[in-house]
Amino acid sequence: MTDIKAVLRAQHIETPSWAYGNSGTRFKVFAQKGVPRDPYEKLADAAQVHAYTGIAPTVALHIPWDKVDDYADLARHAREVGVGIGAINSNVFQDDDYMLGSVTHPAARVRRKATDHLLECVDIMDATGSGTLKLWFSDGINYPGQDDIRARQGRLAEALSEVYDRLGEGQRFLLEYKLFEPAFYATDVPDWGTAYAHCVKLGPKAQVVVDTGHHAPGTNIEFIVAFLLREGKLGGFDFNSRFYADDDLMVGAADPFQLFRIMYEVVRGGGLDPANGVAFMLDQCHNIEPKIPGQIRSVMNVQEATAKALLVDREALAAAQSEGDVLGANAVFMDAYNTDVRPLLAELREESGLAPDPMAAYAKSGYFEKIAADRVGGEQAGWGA
Ligand code: PSV
Ligand code: MN
Repeated sequence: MTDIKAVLRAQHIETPSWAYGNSGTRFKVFAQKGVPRDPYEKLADAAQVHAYTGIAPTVALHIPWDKVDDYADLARHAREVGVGIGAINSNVFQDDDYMLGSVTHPAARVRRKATDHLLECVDIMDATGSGTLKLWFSDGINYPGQDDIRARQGRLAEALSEVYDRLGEGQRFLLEYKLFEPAFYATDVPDWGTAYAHCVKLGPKAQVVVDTGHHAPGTNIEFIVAFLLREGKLGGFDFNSRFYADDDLMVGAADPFQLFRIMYEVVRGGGLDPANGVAFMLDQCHNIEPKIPGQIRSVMNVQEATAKALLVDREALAAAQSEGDVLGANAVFMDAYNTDVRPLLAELREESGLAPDPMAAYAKSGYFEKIAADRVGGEQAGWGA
């Protein structure tokens, strides 16, 4: 029998630096009190999430939003406040040059510039000790005929292979797909199949990342997870939840049952085994809720879904499945989902010397009052800054 608590204690969820900054929609970005003004303050806030949950020890950076002069110093600061640097997220979507694409742009000059940025991100991995580069391309076209879909795939493959060759020992990249937005007609990496095919061609250091908000409504994401894990190509998740499009809301808020189904496939496929290298990252924005509690809640939501997935009685499930007992198998599955795991998780935290209720403990800590008073002046960091 699996030691559920041991697995949960070893779980590791990565929070994104951009979740701590201001964010919003194209209509309005609402400024919140105490928001970090630089990457150093973002890491300090992320350390709070880890301090209260005990399972969020790394932070993903986004370049250039987290550009600093000395990345080794940033990594040192991270260690000092109690976290580590996680994935390096590249950004080839916020420069005027990228209007018609980045690595798939029709002009060689723009493709070179975009690829150089990706290579710079690998330099930053070297300096921070990060092992993961996350690649997301906003590339695509808005109108039929606008550019050659097939040629764009060739340009993409060329850039990916150059970056792949630059990866060092212990480094990998994760290729992220997204159905649409900002391109509305044809995105160059629209789905897991496209990402998977490119990664298979490149080799073991290229894997797919599943951003839960990047699918058409109704997509069976757990199937994708099961398939990729089975093929050794599931590099990780960008967790968030969505009601309509890429809403970037808190994971587990819109559809906790879907999160449970995803985590069940992770458990089933051995994805919680650190040796499999699946990265559990959040990719969210807290537009109207406070940011640090928003991250704490999100980490807890993933933890709850994981606990429920671990509670599935696999033996009973296998027996019901092999007997063709449709309702019995479904009942075993639902029993686990319907279990209240909050007492188990509170106990687990207390055993590790943490407060049983991370939300309440953070609220009581006075950290928010302190940053709200201290962080005046300077420029608040924001999505895209
Ligand atoms: C794109 O929508 C995405 O999911 C990518 O992961 C980006 O790097 C991230 O959002 C940050 O906005
Ligand atoms: Mn993402």
